[in-house]
Order: sequence, then C-alpha cells, then structure tokens
Amino acid sequence: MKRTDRRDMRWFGRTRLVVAAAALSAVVFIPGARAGDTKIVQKDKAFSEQSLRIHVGDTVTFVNADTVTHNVYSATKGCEFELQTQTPGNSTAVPFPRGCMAQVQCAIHPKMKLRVEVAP
Ligand SMILES: [Cu+2]
Repeated sequence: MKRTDRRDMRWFGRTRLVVAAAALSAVVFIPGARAGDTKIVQKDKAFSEQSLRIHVGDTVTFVNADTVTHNVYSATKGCEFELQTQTPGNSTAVPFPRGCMAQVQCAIHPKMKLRVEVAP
C-alpha cells in the first residue's frame, strides 16, 4: 500500500465519522419527534388562517384575541368538538386524535371558517 493510499483511507475514515455525528445530532435534535401544537387566533371575527394541515395527535389552540365571544366548533364526523362560550382573552387546546378533514366554524359568526386537515 502506498503512502497516498493510506492518507486517503484516513481521510475517508474521518469523513465517515463526521457524517455519522451529523446524522446522530439530526436524530437527537429534530423537534418534530413529538406532537405539535398550532395556534389559531380569532380577531376581528376571523380566524388567523383559512386552512391548516396538522398530523394525528397534534393539538390546535384556539385563542380568542377578539373583543367578542366566540363558539368555535366542528361537526365533521370523527373530528367533532365544541368550545362553547369562549370569552375574549381565553384560549383552549383541542386535540385531534383521528385523521379527518375538519370544517371548523363559529356558531355565533357563521362567516368564520377554517379547514383543518388532520393527516396520518
Ligand atoms: Cu365567533
């Protein structure tokens, strides 16, 4: 084996170590490993988003940053929930344990609409 070959081997070994360390740190530090939470703010009688894509097990926190009371709900089969009377300044986390395409509305303000796609 020539001297240059041995140097190449050492370089290869070191590169492999760096790649392995980078892969390991990626596995350790990925925040998506646990369930996520998305904030949806209600202000001026509107949701902060029109549509949203989350995953099964995630939660959506509905924040009433408005000056009026809201009653956010979904009647979509498999994704039913109702926050009842949510007064200004309050927030409620809603879990989505099943996959579905939830049509979220406000019972008091029918123009407020939000589509939540809960992917597997
Ligand atoms: Cu409302």
